[in-house]
Amino acid sequence: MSLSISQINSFHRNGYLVARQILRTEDLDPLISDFSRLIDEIAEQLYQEGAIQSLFEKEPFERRIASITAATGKSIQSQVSFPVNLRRPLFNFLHSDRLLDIIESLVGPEIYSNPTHHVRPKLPESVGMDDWVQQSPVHQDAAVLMPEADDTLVITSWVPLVDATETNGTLCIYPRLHTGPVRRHVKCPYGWTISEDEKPAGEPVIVPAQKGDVILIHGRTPHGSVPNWSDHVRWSLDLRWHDARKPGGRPLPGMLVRSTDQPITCYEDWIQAWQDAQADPTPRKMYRWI
Ligand SMILES: O=C(O)CCC(=O)C(=O)O
Repeated sequence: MSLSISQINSFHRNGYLVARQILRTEDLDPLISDFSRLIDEIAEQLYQEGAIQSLFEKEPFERRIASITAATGKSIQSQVSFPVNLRRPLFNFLHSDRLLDIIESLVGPEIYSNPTHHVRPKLPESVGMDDWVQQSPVHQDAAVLMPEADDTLVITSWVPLVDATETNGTLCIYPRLHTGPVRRHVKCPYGWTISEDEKPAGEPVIVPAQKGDVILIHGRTPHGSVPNWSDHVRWSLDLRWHDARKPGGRPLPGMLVRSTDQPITCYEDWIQAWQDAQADPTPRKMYRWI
């Protein structure tokens, strides 16, 4: 279903929108089952290497990756995210009609899946990991794209795979600050954050979302996420989209996922494009700030 006019207006007024109960079990479950299979494979490998003494196979999806990480003492989060994970269920999820219908309401019918995607199993703070998945200091997503995309409306869809709350590390967003220029960002241990002198004043809004909801965020809306003080993993995906005819600002392979007149990118071509990109030694400038 498309967004209503009032939802579209609300998105453009506030710089974000929580679209309630867009995704159904049949959209999310194949993805969650595949993440579980992938974690099985990672656990098996670590067990074979002697890095863990248990497979933690009785642990539920919401805890298992935390227990494995705690046992190894090393982050394994990037192994479930792009571009290490380019498995077919993830590819299929990027084509979910219910997701693309709401994206189309904002960017139009030619939809490009921008390669700045992440899968984030945000672990409980008690595990003691401290990396880019755990910490998301305040930033604008447009700032991690090259300036050629400054006139492109790049939308983030934030998709929780468990209910996301103030306790387990949901997003915090500064509303109505998406109309100005891209703010200056500086490197920090977790990626990029708005420089002190350009940080938004005041406090952000904490935005809980249930499994099935999608938080849509304008590329210039300052946001981050709060710590995960719960005992379980806050699984989510952040996926980015824009009009396929406009520049996307990230020189890596994305794909055409919906079009009225062009063939969309097939799975084999997407995989090949990533393999080619990874094999290509030509230096590529990814960030405007360095
Ligand atoms: O999921 C998170 O914790 C942060 C996500 C985020 O900041 C983003 O999608 O840009």
